Amino acid sequence: MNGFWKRNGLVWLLIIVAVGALYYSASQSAEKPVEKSLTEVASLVQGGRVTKIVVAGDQLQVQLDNREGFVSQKESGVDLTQALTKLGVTPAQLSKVELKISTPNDMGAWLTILGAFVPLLLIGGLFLIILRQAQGAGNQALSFGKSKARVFTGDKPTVTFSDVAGAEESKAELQEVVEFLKEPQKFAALGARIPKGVLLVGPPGTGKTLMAKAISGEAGVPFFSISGSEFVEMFVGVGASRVRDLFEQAKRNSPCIIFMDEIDAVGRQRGAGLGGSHDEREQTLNQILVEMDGFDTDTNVILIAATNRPDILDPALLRPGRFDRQVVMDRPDVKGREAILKVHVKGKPLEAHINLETIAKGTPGFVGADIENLVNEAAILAARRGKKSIGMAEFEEAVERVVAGPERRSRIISDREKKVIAYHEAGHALVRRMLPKCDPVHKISIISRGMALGYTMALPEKDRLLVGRAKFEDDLAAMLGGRVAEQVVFDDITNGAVDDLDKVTKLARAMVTRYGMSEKLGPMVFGQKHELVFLGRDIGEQRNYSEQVAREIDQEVRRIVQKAYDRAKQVLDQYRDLHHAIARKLIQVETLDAEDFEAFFIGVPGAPPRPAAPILAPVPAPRRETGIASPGSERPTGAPAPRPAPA
Ligand code: NHX
Ligand code: ZN
Repeated sequence: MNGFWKRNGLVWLLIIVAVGALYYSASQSAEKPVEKSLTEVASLVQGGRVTKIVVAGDQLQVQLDNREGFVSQKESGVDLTQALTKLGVTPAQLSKVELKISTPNDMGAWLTILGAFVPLLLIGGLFLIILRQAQGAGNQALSFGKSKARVFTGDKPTVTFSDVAGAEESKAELQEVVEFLKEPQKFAALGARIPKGVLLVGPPGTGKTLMAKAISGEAGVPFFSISGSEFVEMFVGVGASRVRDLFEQAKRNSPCIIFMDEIDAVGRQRGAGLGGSHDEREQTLNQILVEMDGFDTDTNVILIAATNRPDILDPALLRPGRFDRQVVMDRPDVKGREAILKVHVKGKPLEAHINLETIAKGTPGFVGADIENLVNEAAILAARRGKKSIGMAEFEEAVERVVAGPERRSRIISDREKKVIAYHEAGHALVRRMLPKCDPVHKISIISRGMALGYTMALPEKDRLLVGRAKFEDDLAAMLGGRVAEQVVFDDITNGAVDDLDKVTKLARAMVTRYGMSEKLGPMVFGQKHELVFLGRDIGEQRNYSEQVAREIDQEVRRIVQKAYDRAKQVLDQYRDLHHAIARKLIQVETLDAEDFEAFFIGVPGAPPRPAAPILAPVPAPRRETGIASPGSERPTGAPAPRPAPA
């Protein structure tokens, strides 16, 4: 039986039974027996036709000699024999009739009652089940939060700080919390105010949950956890009562840690936006605040909350005595990535020449979760290739899989399409190579992977925190290199550039409206990020500028994109022969690594010098439309790792 039937089988069974029962009771009432008067009964008895009368209270069930039957009634308080005698029935005639007295609580009567109620019960049950299903599995809203208090288990995690790599500063900051949990008396004796709440801030996958667990593991105290989304319930009051339950149990197990994941789900600014679960959310948030304020100095429970949106939290949560400490869990740098790699390769057989530093260099923008995924993919690949240990080749392929998805060699691509793809990618690569601020080309491929038919990967020489306008302009030109190539080579353009154009437009707009990189509009930010709370995500920007400025922004964005287009075209015109040579080679061999690609440029005048080609690995350019790997830049949990910039 598959999941569907396991989940829905019972419901369907109940529906069928309920319908059956309804039908049954309906058909019963349709066959209601005929009723006759007592006078008729008397005359039938006189005629010797009646064989049996069952008396149930004042109800009579009369059976005739031809096996037919009917019902009748007598006056209450009068004996049937007397009543019939009155109607002229002689004792001799009566003696032929079998008289049976049935007690009112006879099984039959009960069955009748039951028959009436069973369908009702079934329908009621059905309703409840449907309701429960509608709310999603594993959620106990039906208990209305009280009757079945949820049991929060305070596990004792076995992870420690040594399992959290690449976040040394954060660990140092949190060491204090560990010490407090270990020896609360020591702090209390000095009258030190103990932190009540710590907010872990950082993009998804950076190990916030792991860090919280490690704190409790280090301190050897129980760990209670709940996720913000679990608070958002169908019925008002459930979230709040869940908070109460949680804190009650935590206090009983103190010293301990309460971990609230995705606190932004419940801790958004109150009064912002409109929407359904709004009151519920507010109540839950209020309850959290009330519980936190209720902590005594000897409560010894520390709250750790995680969010990737500290900016949208209700200020009340961040006030002193609440989550007054923020610890940033940022994307790891090269050193951090190497440390994280070390943690994840532990216990996995590696080939001798594996260089984790090189892998770390080739994975800018990766967070802990991506690296875990990467190592796992590499191990799977090694196993599929029948190897005893994981080699550099597996890591290289794994990076590409994590970044761009698995290869799709079986995709049917016509020769013409293959040619278009090759020229498109060669266009990206050539422009990228000729513009000095672009990151070096790491790999070009016309083997379909994930969503893309072809891709050009760049590998930054080092992690970048700040990006200047000149680099943005070069990057824009490189991103347009594919489209321009299609135009100049085939005198036609395709819809394949959709992703490139999307990125170009977003980056150019950000330059104008967010980074203040347009002289015409000046160093200002235009538009305010706006979000509707009930959707839980940004749905647009609120315009805080005039129609006139809107027009100017559009003009500036257009100008920047046009300029980048012209620069790309200039490169492709100037190096037409190189473009053809690279594309032809691509059609032949399908992928070019940095070294193969660089070979085209030996002795080419005008080509900027390149440092020694990196030994390994590809690269996501986690560069989102901003181009800056900002701490706040976020990827929804579970979303794939940053895509390659097919530019
Ligand atoms: C289609 N795909 O949708 C076909 C199947 C122009 C040679 N009709 O620009 O593959 O056209 O430099 C992430 C990355 C959609 C998300 C790439 C979503 C590409 C990619 C559309 C190459 N390389 N386009 C590129 C491409 C396409 C697409 C993406 C994405 C092509 C181009 C996809
Ligand atoms: Zn492209």
